[in-house]
Amino acid sequence: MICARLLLVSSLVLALPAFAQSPAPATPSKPAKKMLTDNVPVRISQAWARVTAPGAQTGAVYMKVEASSPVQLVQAESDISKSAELHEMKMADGVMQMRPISPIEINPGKPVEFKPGGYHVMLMQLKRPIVAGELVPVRLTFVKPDNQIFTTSVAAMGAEKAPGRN
Ligand SMILES: [Cu+2]
Repeated sequence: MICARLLLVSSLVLALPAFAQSPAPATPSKPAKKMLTDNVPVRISQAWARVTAPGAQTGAVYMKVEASSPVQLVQAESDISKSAELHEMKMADGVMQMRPISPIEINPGKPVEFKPGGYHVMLMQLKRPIVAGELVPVRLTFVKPDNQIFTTSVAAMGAEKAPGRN
């Protein structure tokens, strides 16, 4: 965010060449890196993690994901679990079942809600229980249509149910 703001400021300055006596500064060459961390076209909100009983092996994280350009969510991870998977819940043969799903497509104007009974981040092999009120760190990896990868972090609030809902 801060980087984006700085870039915006510097491009505004560059947009006023009439007042500059010296030649326009050379545009910095773009690093040919695959990993982007300062260019994040997604917004994560309403992130929460369901509290778990002591000794529970798995936990679930829910959130709302919005994108300003098409992206694919491909991976999740958290410091509090050995691994994590993107899951989907679906009715199969009259039984609610969950299965790993990746990628999850997110398109502009179509926020994707991760919620009980649907998409969730499944934390596998929890290192400790999730307690109410704590902030569970979750890192999400996305891929852009040009195959560039970027990650973003979110703090999911430990709660019994979606905050602000019944
Ligand atoms: Cu699951």
